[in-house]
Amino acid sequence: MDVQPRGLDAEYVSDGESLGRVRRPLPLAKALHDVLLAYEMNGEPLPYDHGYPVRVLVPSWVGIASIKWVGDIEVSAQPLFSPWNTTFYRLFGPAHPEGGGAPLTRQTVKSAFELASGATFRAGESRVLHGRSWSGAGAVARVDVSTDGGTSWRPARLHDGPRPGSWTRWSVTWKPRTPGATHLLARATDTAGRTQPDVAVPNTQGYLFDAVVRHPVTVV
Ligand SMILES: Nc1nc2c(c(=O)[nH]1)N[C@H]1C(S)=C(S)[C@@H](COP(=O)(O)O)O[C@H]1N2
Ligand SMILES: [Mo]
Repeated sequence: MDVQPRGLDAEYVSDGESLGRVRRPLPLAKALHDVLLAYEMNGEPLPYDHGYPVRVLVPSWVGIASIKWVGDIEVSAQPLFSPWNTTFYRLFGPAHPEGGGAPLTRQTVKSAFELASGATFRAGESRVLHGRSWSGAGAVARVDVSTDGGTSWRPARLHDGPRPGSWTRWSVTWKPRTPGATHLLARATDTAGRTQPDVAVPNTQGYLFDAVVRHPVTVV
């Protein structure tokens, strides 16, 4: 059995053709397991951009599952289909099954620094770098950081206990020595044993990017 929430935003037009309002089915088992209909965030009504007055929240799954501005929810004993689980949000390309992979569900492992791209650091000054990592397959178990473009790595200090379905905050201290351009990298590993690769396996629509990102910074 499937349930299919549908948004109240404008019909989605692709190549001049309307595909109707944004909607995407999910299995009833997932819906009953941990899915929320959210109407507040931090005790305040949902912001308009994030789905006011009510949105679906599907923990661990790709963003498209979390339909915003919910207008109606279809429940069906038969499998449901929409462009968002047939044409979009499946993996196509040479590395994937002929005709496309299964509809996307869980997110991959990802990391990001809480830092502007191209941020500036002073040589000889100690700074604390903050970041976050998250995974759709379990809690974040460890994060390793490189401040020299990927040559050497050290473990970050995790600020949150293992908690699946949410990000883990982390930090490392860095005292850059040599002026010049460099890259910061962060690589997370989750409790399911998944680690961010150096390079993501491509797919035609660019979904599920999980590679370690090279964050450019300058030391002056
Ligand atoms: N109704 C509706 N819901 C939607 C979308 C949309 O276009 N319309 N986009 C989806 C996608 S692709 C993502 S990544 C998330 C983004 O949610 P956020 O704006 O709260 O980050 O909303 C999802 N829900
Ligand atoms: Mo998205």
